[in-house]
Amino acid sequence: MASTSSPNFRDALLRHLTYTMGKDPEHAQFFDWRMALSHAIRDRIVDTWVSSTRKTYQQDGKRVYYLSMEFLIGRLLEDGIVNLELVDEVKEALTSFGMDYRTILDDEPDAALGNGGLGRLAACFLDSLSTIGCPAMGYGIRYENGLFKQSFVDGRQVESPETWLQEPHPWEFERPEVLLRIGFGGEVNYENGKTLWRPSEMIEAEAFDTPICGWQGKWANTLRLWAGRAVDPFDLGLFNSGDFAAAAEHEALARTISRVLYPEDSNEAGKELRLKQEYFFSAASIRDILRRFESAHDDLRELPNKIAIQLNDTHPAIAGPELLRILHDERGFSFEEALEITHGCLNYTNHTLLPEALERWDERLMGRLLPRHLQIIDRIDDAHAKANPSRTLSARSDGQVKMGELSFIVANKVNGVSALHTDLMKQTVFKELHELHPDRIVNQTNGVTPRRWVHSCNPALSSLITESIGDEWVADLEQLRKLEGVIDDKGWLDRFMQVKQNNKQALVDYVAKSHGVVLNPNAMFDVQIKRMHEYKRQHLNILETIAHWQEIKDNPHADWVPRVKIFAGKAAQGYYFAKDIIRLINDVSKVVNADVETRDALQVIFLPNYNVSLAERLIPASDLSEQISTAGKEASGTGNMKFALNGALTVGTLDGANVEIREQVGEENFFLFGLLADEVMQRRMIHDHAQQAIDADPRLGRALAALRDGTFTPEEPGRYNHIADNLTWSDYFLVCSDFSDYWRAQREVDKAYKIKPKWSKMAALNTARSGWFSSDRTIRGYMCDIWGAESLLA
Ligand code: 26V
Repeated sequence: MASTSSPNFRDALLRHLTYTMGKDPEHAQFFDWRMALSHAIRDRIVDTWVSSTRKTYQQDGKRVYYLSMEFLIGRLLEDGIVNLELVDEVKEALTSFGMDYRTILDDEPDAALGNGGLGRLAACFLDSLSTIGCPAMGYGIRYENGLFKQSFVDGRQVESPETWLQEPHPWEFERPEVLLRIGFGGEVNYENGKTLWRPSEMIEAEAFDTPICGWQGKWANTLRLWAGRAVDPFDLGLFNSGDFAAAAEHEALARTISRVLYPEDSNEAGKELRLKQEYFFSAASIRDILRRFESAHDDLRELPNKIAIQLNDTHPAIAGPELLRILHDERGFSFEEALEITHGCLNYTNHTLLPEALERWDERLMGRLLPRHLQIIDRIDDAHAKANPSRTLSARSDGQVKMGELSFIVANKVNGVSALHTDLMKQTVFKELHELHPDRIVNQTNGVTPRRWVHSCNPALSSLITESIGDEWVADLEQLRKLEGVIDDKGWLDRFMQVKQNNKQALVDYVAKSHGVVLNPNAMFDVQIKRMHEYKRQHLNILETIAHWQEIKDNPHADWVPRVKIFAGKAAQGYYFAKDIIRLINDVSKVVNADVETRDALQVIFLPNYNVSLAERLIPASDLSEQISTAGKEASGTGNMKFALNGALTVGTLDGANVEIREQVGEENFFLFGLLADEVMQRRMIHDHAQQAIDADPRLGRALAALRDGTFTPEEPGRYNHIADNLTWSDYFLVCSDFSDYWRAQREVDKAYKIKPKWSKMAALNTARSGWFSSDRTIRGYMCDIWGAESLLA
């Protein structure tokens, strides 16, 4: 739908450079060009946005509200250009001013308002909701500082604040008129038979809206992010008395609420602020939703027919008690009626089974910050116990409020994010609740947006696909299956692999320029990119790398398949073990890359500051995707889908969505290894499981010995003793037990890579058979099975 001819676009660009940025082309910097271009693109998006919003009000169908503490959206300019199909026009216009397209796009900072998978999933969902034309709105927090920036000093992770809002952000619209008061603390009073919460502290939530444009600009929804503001920003009395700092204190305190994105495992001191953040954005969103509903309807009992709220994990779980509180305390519904309405509106997605990641709040903290909500949670528990007298299952117990249980009890539907994860949810964390409510849990296997994760990040592959099967696959990814008809054509396969080779070369150039390391473009690119966590087992990968290096050194002239091992990922600030794994990989990298004997066969690199943009470079250039979590621990994974779509083969365990990826692409096109989820549990019962594994595999013993003897740290030989000790004596994540089978699988990978036609076909089949992993499919599943929502696009 290239509706614009380039002279028009060129005019629009120049107009914004002149009147929005106040610059003439001769003096404009990259920043000015990027802003002018963003505004020109934004204008087009706004046209769609206005018409979508109008239609949503006119049709008055069911609206979906996606509440998420995280939206890892990355850059928006390229997304807009690609979705509007204006790539050629924009390139032409920029070139006519002597500007380079890529340079301008790369000037945009990543909006890193998320930690990892959960946040990126929310961003893919926004894209799909708009592409499908489902009337929806994302609600979250406008963090001033997103996920920290990562750099390395002596191989160690160093964090610094991320500052995406330092420069003006062209995609958002400030809505100073949407200002909602959110209370904390205080007390609960009983007046005239009514219960009233009188908070002692007030903060204002101000809305900032970003339009999210779908494929071909047919529909645009809104992402509304809340920022903290002081009710009385400035105390003139204090100022006049000379206490300037105190005069501005209110404002500073209120702003801290939307100041930083919490990294996954934060410390005690931050806990109170985290709970405040959760209530702040949940309460603002609920009030905004009710205000919108009440402006057009007068019977709140209709609410469940008109809205569906999705809780992205338990972070917004307090939205349930908040909605209940408003309906009961402020709108006068009986508790039972209020509970029924709330139950009809809310749904909850679980994203992890890790016990340490399941949210629990100390009841004293919650009682202090949200006294009325704690009472309401008790009443929810009572109502649930009354309706199900056979069991006592409550959200509040042992001095804690368990947000998973609370969400389950309040929600209409509860979903897991892959088939295996959903099954495990039923068998473990929610076993008893599932027995009481057997229809509540449903599965919605995750997906990724094909616009960003193929069409935009891998334009050469996109062109080849379009040339082969037409362009409908971009919005109907299962059409990729049609590629199976051309895969046996050698000429086509050669082109497919040439695309991969060119992407690898582009990555090599980027790494050389930005990090000064020259990678071998003819090697297999073996990539593990994700948050650093023991369950994801980056240490299994590096141990196998060490063992491989040792074997190459034993026999340097053998016919080794050259490999480049690429890692990227951030560790939470306080997660010292994960940070040590980063340092270990960097130390191994230093020694291995300097080894002239093995250099042609093996290189190792850890790229700093993993983010969405880096993923967009790495995934199209990968041959092998490492998805090696301890079975039962990775809820789904979404990176695994992006790799398969872009023609990388997976070496992986039967965990999360790997199970379904393997089913889709065919077991012969997937390198499986490792214990299964139920075997993991049995294996842990053997008290010396790790030592048994070490005794049985000399390669593993030798790799562990290299951690202890200073091979990689001659300046400090004992630096990694604790990692070797942990693996030998505890090894909760069964690195040792899975090592031998991982080694075997990796040698299978080598063998397959040597036979080029075989590898090419396997890679192409991964692309052709990954269409099911589109987030469009996932969103259609939510619309049908959970929300009862319909597309408003004809
Ligand atoms: C949270 C925490 C917090 C405490 C310390 C350890 C820890 C570890 C993991 C998490 C993850 C929280 C939720 C999350 O991001 N889950 C991810 O969601 C993705 C989207 O559904 C899914 O693909 C990933 O498998 C899952 O880990």
